[in-house]
Amino acid sequence: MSGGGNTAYGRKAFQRSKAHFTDRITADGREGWPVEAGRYRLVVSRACPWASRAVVSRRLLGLEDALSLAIADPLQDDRSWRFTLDPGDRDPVLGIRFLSEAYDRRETEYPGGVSVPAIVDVPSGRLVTNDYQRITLDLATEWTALHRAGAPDLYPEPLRDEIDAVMADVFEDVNNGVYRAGFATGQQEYEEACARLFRRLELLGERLAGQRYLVGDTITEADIRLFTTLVRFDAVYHGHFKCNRWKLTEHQVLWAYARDLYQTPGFGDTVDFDHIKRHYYQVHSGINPTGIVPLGPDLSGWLTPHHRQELGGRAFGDGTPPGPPAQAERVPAHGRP
Ligand SMILES: N[C@@H](CCC(=O)N[C@@H](CS)C(=O)NCC(=O)O)C(=O)O
Repeated sequence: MSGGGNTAYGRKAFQRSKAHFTDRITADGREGWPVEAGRYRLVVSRACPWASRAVVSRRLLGLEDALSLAIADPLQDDRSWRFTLDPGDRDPVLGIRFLSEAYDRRETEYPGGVSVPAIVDVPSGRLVTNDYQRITLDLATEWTALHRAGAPDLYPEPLRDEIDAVMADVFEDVNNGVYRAGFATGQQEYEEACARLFRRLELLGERLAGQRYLVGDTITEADIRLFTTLVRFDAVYHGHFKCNRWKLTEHQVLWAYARDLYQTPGFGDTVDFDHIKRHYYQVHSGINPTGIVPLGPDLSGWLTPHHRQELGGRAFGDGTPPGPPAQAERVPAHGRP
C-alpha cells in the first residue's frame, strides 16, 4: 500500500480494497489449484505486515521446501514490487523482474494494484491469489499433507469462532487501524482511528495479562496477525503513522507478549527491521516527503527476558518449534540484537 496499489488514500477516508484474485489452493484442487509441493511460489515483501503473516505461517508449519519464497525489494518503483534483490534483478524461479508480470499473465489490463502477498503458479507463471486474509488460513488447513512433523494447528476447529472474532477486531482496529490513522487526511478521521486503535490495544492487553496467547493456550493464527502489527509499532507506526499515544515498549503486557513471540522460532527470525523502515518511510512520500528514514528505535530490547512462560501455555501445543531458517532465508542482522 504505497500511494497507489489497490488501496487508496486521498481526500476521502482511507479505504482498503478487497483482494481481486481470490482463487484458493486446496487439498482437493476444487478451484483448479491443488496443493502440490514445489508448484507454487510465495511472493512477499518483508516490509509488509499482510505478507509477513504468510512468512511466519510458512515457517511455523514447515512449508519452506514445499512452497518457495520470493522476497521483493522493500522499495517499489512505478511498476510496483520488483526483484532487485536478486542477481540480474530477476526472480530466479519465475524469471520475472516485476511481480506485475505474474498479474499480467493472469489477467491482461487488470486495473487494480499489484500487492503482496501473492502466490504464483510456477509452471504457468500466473498469479493464483493475492487474498491475504485467506492465504494463511489455507496454509494452516489445506496444506496439512505437506506440513512438517510437529507442526502446530494454527486454526484449531473447536476455537475457530473465537479466533475469527478476535481477528475481526484486530483487523479493524489494529492491523488496518494503523493505516487509517496514518493515511487520514483530516484531523477527525485521524483521531477516531487512533482512539479506536489504542482502545483496542488496551483491551487486548487486558486479555493478555492473564493468558499467554490470544485464544486457547497455544499460538494460533490470531497471534500471528497481532504480532505482525506489534513488531512494526515503534519502528514505523508510532512515528510515521502518528500512532503515538504510547510506544509498544511502554505497555508492559503487550511488549512482553510481542517479545515472547519474537523470541519464538518462526516469528523474530522472519522480521527485517531495515526493510520495514525503508519501505514505510521512503515509499509513502505523501506523508514523509523527505524520505528520511529515522535511525531509531533501539532494537536491543527485543531479546530481553519476557517471563510470559509463567502464565503457562504451550506455544506449539502437542507439536514442536520449527528448526532454524534455511541459510538463504536468514534475515540480515541490521543492528538487530
Ligand atoms: N492486497 C491487500 C493487502 C496487501 C497489501 O496492502 N499489501 C501492500 C504492501 S503492505 C501492497 O502490496 N500494496 C501495493 C502497493 O504498495 O503497490 C490490499 O490491497 O489491501
